[in-house]
Amino acid sequence: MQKEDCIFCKIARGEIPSGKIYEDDEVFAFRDINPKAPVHFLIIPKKHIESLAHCEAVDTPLLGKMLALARTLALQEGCGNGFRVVINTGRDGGQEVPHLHVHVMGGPQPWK
Ligand code: IU
Repeated sequence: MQKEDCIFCKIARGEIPSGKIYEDDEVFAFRDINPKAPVHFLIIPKKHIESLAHCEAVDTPLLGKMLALARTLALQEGCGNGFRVVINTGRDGGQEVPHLHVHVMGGPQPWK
C-alpha cells in the first residue's frame, strides 16, 4: 500500500523524477539528491513503511531482499573496495524522510 502524500512513494511511482538505478515490483533504487559520498543511492520498498521500527515479521523477506540488493547495486556502481549501508530510524536515529530507506555509500575515500 502506498501513501498519497509521501515523497518517496511519489518517487517510486515516477511522479517525481529521480536518478533511478533499479526497479522491480517491490523495490526502487535511486541516487541521493544530496550525496554524502562519490556513490550514494537509496533503496526503498514500494510499499509504504514508515521506518525500520515499523517493519513486521511479514516484511522480513523484503528486508533481506533490500540488503542483498544493496550489495548487488554497490558492486554494479563500482564499489568493489567497500561500501557503507545505513538505515536511519526515527527521530533519534536521524531519519528525515518517513519512508523506510537504505543508504548505500561508497567510492574512493576520503568522504566519511
Ligand atoms: P534520512 O536517512 O531520512 O536522513 O535521509 C534522507 C535522504 O533522502 C537524504 O540523504 C536526502 O538527501 C535524500 N533525499 C533524496 O534523495 N531525494 C529527495 O527528494 C529527498 C531526500 I526530500
